[in-house]
Amino acid sequence: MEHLMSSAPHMVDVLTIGKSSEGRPLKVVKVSTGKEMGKPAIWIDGGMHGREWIAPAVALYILKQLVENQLNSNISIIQKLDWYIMPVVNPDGYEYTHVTDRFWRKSRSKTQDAEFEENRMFWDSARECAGVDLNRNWDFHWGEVGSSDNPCSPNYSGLRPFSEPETRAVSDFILDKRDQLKAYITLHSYSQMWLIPWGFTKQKVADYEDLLYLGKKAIESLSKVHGTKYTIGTSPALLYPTSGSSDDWAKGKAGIQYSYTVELRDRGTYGFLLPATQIVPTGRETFAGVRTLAKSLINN
Ligand code: ING
Ligand code: ZN
Repeated sequence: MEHLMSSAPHMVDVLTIGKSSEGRPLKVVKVSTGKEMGKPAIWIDGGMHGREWIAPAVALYILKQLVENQLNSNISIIQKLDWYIMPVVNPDGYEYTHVTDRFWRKSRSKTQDAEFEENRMFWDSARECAGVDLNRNWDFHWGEVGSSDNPCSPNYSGLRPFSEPETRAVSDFILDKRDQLKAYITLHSYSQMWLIPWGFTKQKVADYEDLLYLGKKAIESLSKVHGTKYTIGTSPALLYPTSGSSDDWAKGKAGIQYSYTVELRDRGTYGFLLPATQIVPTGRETFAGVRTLAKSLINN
């Protein structure tokens, strides 16, 4: 991120939007060309869950393509759109998967000592079990289906919506740019799915057909690169219901029309332990899908 900023200072800016529970900087890269302010924009994040290593790698791959690979096919999406890319939403969890537990999902916040009293009757375990599932902590239908109020659960939703510095920083930033943002894309792994809101209910979002149409175009382009097959639909239909997830919040609260969760490779052969040989192919195909989505937004 820092390298791209120094090599292309006219188009790349690294913004620090806050700090994680353990004090790591939360960094967003802005890619923008020309002098025009307030162009339509796309947000992409990855690494909300520690163990999903392919997601930060793909976010960085997309960033690098936007900055360094100005082919004809990329020019319009660079010139007509601003891009906000946050490769690692959960740096503490990501680090923890490198040094202690490869399959850690949550953040690493202590269920705050100050707030512990409020919790202790229910969860004496609160002191031992660290971390919040950052994809259950968003302020939209928080704490409903598919999330847990047990701090020891991998799907712990936190003490309250946006209790975590990571989700608070990202949501504040997105709200600030909500008029610009036309798409919100959050990268997870694994299962090769392009997920459409809602996660919290089986009811369809009002403009489900629009989201389905652009999502289908994206996965068609994606599959042309290496033949990788994605399925598209809502999480309750394809995986399981969830609440307090970021894509539901981006759609339901921030009002960003095209909000998707992308579950990257693979379908379970390697799962979170995706071999390094698949990093670049996954980046390449995902970028093709995102580029198609971006072009559809420009022509809308
Ligand atoms: N999967 C997502 C999760 O947070 C999801 C699936 C996301 C469902 C958004 C609904 C809405 O459980 C992973 N791999 O984290
Ligand atoms: Zn995830």
